[in-house]
Amino acid sequence: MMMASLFVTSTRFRRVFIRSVCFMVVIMAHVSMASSSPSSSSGGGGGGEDSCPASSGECSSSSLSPQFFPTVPSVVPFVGSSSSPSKTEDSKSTTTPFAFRYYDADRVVLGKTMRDWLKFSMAYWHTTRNGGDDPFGAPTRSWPWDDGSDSIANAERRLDAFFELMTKLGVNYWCFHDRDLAPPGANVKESRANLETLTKAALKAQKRANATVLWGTAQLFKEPHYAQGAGTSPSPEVFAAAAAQVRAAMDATHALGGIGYVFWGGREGYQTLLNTDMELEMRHMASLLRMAAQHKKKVGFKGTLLIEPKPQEPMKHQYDYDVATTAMFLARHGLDDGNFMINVECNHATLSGHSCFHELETARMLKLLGNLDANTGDAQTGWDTDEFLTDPREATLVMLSVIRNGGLPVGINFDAKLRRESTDPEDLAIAHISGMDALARGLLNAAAIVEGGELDAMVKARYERWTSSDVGRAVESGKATLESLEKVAEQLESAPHLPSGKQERYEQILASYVR
Ligand code: XUL
Ligand code: CO
Repeated sequence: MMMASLFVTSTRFRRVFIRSVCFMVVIMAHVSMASSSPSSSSGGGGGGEDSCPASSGECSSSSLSPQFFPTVPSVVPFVGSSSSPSKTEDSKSTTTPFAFRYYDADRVVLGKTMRDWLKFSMAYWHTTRNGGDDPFGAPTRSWPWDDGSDSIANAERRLDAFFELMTKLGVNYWCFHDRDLAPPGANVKESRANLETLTKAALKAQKRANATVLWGTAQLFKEPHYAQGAGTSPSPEVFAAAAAQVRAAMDATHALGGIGYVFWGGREGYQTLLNTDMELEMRHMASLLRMAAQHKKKVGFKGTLLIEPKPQEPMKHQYDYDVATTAMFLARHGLDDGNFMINVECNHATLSGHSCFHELETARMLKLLGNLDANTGDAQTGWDTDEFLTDPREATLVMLSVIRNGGLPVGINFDAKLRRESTDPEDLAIAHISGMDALARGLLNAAAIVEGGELDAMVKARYERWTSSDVGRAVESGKATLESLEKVAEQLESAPHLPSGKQERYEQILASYVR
């Protein structure tokens, strides 16, 4: 027993000691490299292992910028998807995980570059703040740039690591919660001041990386006072705390040039209806959103406000259950005035019993489709696993909806995380490269479907008699009545003829485009 506990203590001591030494070494290397190179460039280049753009002609070994991801090349190159490379092609480019096979940022697809179709964003929370802990186990990762403290200096170092990765991947947008960017203070004023300090640091970092915020949000679900809701709390003081946080987070997003601002109501719902006044809670949620729309106008924030539906988790039931429920909520509370759009997240879609395609198409039909939180769930798992979307068929359907929408007014955020078992910094790069490639591949497939035109033509033909027949036109124009239609029905000699729905043919065509 004694031996066992000594072993545990010494093993733990050794781990902490090794971690501290490693951390110091990385930070010292970081500082010395940073002092020899004031800025890092995000220019083009051929994917060499150094951190200078090969094309700049300014690189020398003394101008290396800090490297928290030393195995990831300074610019992840596009190498194409050919599975049978020519003899002259660098064989490394066909096997390395650090290369794009489909994402070719400048390639024009249906009149727009891939970069414009796919406004990729990295999520600050999953990338810098997710240590891999789960309800059964402690964190499995300790990133070399993070000393685990809640200090401002540590928060600023996270920015350096995050933007190094963004620059290397060629990602130009990022998303954050107030609390993962800046540590909370002892009170509202201190928290706001911390966020303002980190906003200034982020502004400098994103300028160097030629990046901007896709959307910001307030984390209204982690702290204990939000246990019973934020905008839907039974306590007016908690509601006030939430309002203060929303204001500060909106101001930070505005200062960082955000294209959007998201409301995700993790605690806006109930655990039991027995203690819940649903009507009051939803009315209060609407008033918080109305205040946000007023604040947007007051400060001149031009970004889009978005609501991100999710049916449950952490609450048993969340009010923004799915796209249709959210649209009805907006309409019922007079919030359907163009101020709010929807952020569809694929794993949330499947949790609500829909496909991501269904949620995207519903939002598109309602003219509310603003942003995609790109991820996927696990068919054998009943919760939000936030995996990177890599399935080509799924990516094709997602991008078909995006193309039909003419693109996304806000963009595509990788709200996706590493598995708990993945513990190398380079795993973050590999995950994002796979996610970016999957959606680029989906875009190419979906563009081919649109250009091929078979599916559209078949759908058009399926509904053709609503314009070609007298009875169809009468219904479409609103002139038909039950009596007039009864006359039409009576004139039929037998039951109406119904052509085949041809689902198998539609699926066969889709499969032929999925590459
Ligand atoms: C949670 C989720 C959040 C929101 C932002 O399921 O998706 O990360 O995107 O709060
Ligand atoms: Co999300």
